[in-house]
Amino acid sequence: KKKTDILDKPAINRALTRIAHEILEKNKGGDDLVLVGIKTRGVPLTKRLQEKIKQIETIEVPIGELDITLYRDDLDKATEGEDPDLKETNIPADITGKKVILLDDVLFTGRTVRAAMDAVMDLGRPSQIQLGVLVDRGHRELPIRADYVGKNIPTSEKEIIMVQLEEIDGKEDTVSIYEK
Ligand code: 3GP
Ligand code: 5GP
Ligand code: MG
Repeated sequence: KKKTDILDKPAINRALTRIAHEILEKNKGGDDLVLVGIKTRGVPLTKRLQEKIKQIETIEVPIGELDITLYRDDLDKATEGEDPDLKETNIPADITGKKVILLDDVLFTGRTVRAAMDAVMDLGRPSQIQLGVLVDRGHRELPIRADYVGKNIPTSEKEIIMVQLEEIDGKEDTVSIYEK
């Protein structure tokens, strides 16, 4: 339950501004991009990046969302061998030939992202799938890495990252570490 603050609101905003620039640099602009947020907190990140990209290049990149949840509700054991479950897909744009950028708040084992990639490939044939996360906390169980990372936070198994975003939590943006 002990808490250490890692990122405050301005730090989160700066990280997202940097990631918006990195996305545009790596992809030589925003043409052919589709941003897809993984619910819940990947979705506001998607909208914020869409807004930043609009400010930088005056283009509106299409966005969508995926709802991927773990079967188990006891989060402590959530990652032990169980695969996440796709509940809902809402991606209005045609993703065939597009570069899909998946966005999530925290990258941990990689199982959620693997399920998200399956869901995206069921919808069409993207030319590429990239991954952006606000926090990479380590402990991967699959060969998955993020192309864009807000902050790497090496955690122990006993620690949990708390991500609070205004749009979801109704409180000021913060990222902090909790001891279980
Ligand atoms: P999210 O829907 O924004 O991703 O999994 C439900 C919520 O619980 C997640 O919100 C996430 O922020 C939070 N959470 C905290 N620790 C964990 C964890 O270890 N595993 C999972 N799956 N979620 C966690
Ligand atoms: P993975 O599938 O990579 O194990 O876990 C990623 C998903 O679980 C993300 O959607 C993320 O929100 C959630 N998650 C895993 N660990 C944490 C954590 O420590 N803190 C938060 N906030 N979410 C986590
Ligand atoms: Mg998440």
